[in-house]
Amino acid sequence: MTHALIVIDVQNDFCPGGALAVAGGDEIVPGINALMGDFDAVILTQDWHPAGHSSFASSHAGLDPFGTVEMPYGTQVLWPDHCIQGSAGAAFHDGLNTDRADMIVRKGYNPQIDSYSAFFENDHETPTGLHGYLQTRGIDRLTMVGLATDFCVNFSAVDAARLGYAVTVRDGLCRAIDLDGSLAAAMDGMAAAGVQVE
Ligand code: VGL
Ligand code: ZN
Repeated sequence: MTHALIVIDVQNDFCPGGALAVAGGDEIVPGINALMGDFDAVILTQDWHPAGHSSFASSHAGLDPFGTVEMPYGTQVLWPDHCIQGSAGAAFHDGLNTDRADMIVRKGYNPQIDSYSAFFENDHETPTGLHGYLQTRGIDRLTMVGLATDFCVNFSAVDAARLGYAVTVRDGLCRAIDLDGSLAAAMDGMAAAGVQVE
């Protein structure tokens, strides 16, 4: 099997001090760097929103961060403004070894649709192109690490399993937002999809 490491959204805005800080988000960086040498390919994802993105609470008058809104594609959590294209917050954590990356996948650039998953936008239909990239390289096994366990790691892992990849999530090299039970729901959903969480 050809095995890729997918490093999800290890960006300043998801680390302590960032706009959408995940507790302990920076703690996973050394362990992720240490893992990179064990894989045939390393792929990084980068949350990459235009200013005024529809997933930002600031784009919805009267609504607050961490509330929800109904979108044509389903319920969307509203977030603080984060990972704005070209901003310091959207940059990878300084300690992350980006030199080893074969490919960087940006997502969330469509103003009208969020994209938690590295494979599809939140309509579960519009592709990012990652599946085509992995297929043409003959990659059939994925290990995922990064931020956040219950959103972008979870959506990416479940989509990958549905697409037929053998998927492992290294929980010790992920950190969660955990909003209203989202972490427990994500763990159940990943198990149901056949994702190996270890
Ligand atoms: C993420 C919320 C909004 C993530 C990205 O990387 O998990 N979460 N945008
Ligand atoms: Zn985002």
